[in-house]
Amino acid sequence: MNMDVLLGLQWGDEGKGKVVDVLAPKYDTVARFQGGPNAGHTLEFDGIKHVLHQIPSGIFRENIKNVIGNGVVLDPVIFKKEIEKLEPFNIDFKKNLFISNKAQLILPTHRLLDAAYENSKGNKKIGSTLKGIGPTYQDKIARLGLRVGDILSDKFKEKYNELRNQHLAILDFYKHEYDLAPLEEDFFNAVEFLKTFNLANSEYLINKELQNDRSVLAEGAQGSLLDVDFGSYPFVTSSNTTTAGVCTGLGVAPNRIERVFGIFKAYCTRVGSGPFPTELFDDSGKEMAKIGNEFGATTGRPRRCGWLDLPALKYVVMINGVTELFMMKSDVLSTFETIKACTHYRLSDGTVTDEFPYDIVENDVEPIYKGFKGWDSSLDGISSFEGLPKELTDYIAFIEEYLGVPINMVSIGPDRKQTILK
Ligand code: 2SA
Ligand code: MG
Repeated sequence: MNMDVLLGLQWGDEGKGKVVDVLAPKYDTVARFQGGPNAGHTLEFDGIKHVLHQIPSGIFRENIKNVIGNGVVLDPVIFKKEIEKLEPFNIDFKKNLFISNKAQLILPTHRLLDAAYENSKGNKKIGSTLKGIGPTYQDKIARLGLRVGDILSDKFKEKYNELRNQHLAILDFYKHEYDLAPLEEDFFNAVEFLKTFNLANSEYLINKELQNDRSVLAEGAQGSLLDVDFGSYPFVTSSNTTTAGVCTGLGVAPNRIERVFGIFKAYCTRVGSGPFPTELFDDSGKEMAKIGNEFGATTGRPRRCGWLDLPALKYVVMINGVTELFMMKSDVLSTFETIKACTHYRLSDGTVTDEFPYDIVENDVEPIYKGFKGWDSSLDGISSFEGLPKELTDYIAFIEEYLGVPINMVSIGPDRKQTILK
């Protein structure tokens, strides 16, 4: 069997958690392939809201294996807290959760370094979630990092001290103040806790699943415009959030990938700094933020809001090989008389283009919009595609035509049930 991939196509927070939750029953395994506790995947069902950070979103389903792949950076302290929060759900972690022994470990000093680097950047801050993501991936590429499997070695403490001491030298250079002792205490407690879970060669696990005709869904975190290679660099995260990251982050061959589900909001948001051509600074933006409850699921930071950016979407549809699209949070636009979508950019030299520019950070990109009549009515209670207002289906048809990919799912509210399949 082949595997499918689910990705956010914007700057994160597209509603991936909800979609995985809706799709999960169709799969035997759900796997995270990149990112770490910077992610916040929100799931809502039975009137309760859950936010997952490192644990895959299939965890609430009894017969689904969940894999934290080698491409992930794992913070044992946050992992322990996450597991403890899941206690009331009686989840059988022994049966359903597997952690790659090749996943990189986030150390307390990685988090301190993240803060030190951000502080040193003055007004050029990335807007990092300060979870230590960048420094941990940095050490991975520099071949210095510690991996989950290392915690089982009797040399772990020695290896830890060696890397920690290097980090402390850098922190001194940045004159960063810290109190490491309580952080280390939490860390080593959490490492002991982590030892009691299934630490696995997850690349074998996943490939065996596929060979045995069992289905696997790769769950992306953050969004394609935060991809370290193709996003709005340097205002990006430190991993490949695009389809290619699935192969290296799970150990799966490219020809195993079949469907690629691209998730996007009917508008656009961004948390953290960096370019955002369609950002709104007026009342419309405030209304989106308010109705859409646009606050970071991990840090609680307010999200910047703006209209849909089609050139950016088309770019990542191409990079990811998206085969079908899911449009989220359509209900948030229900009160708007007019809705806009950016179809082209005017660059600072006057050129008009529908391609995502290399220098999106330096270039003062001006969006060129197409306006749409809003549906201006509630979507509550609608249960079929045919039942959607014509103005909304016109908007959907335009996006499909522009991107050349069908929109097969439309979300009209946070609950599992508020999901319309075409
Ligand atoms: P980092 O921490 O090094 O990955 O930050 C680098 C940039 O990536 C952005 N980033 C995110 N953007 C949206 N959502 C993310 N996850 C959380 C959520 C965010 C939160 O799901 O709500 O709660 O604030 C996420 N993670 C990283 C980040 O803003 C930087 O621009
Ligand atoms: Mg999120």
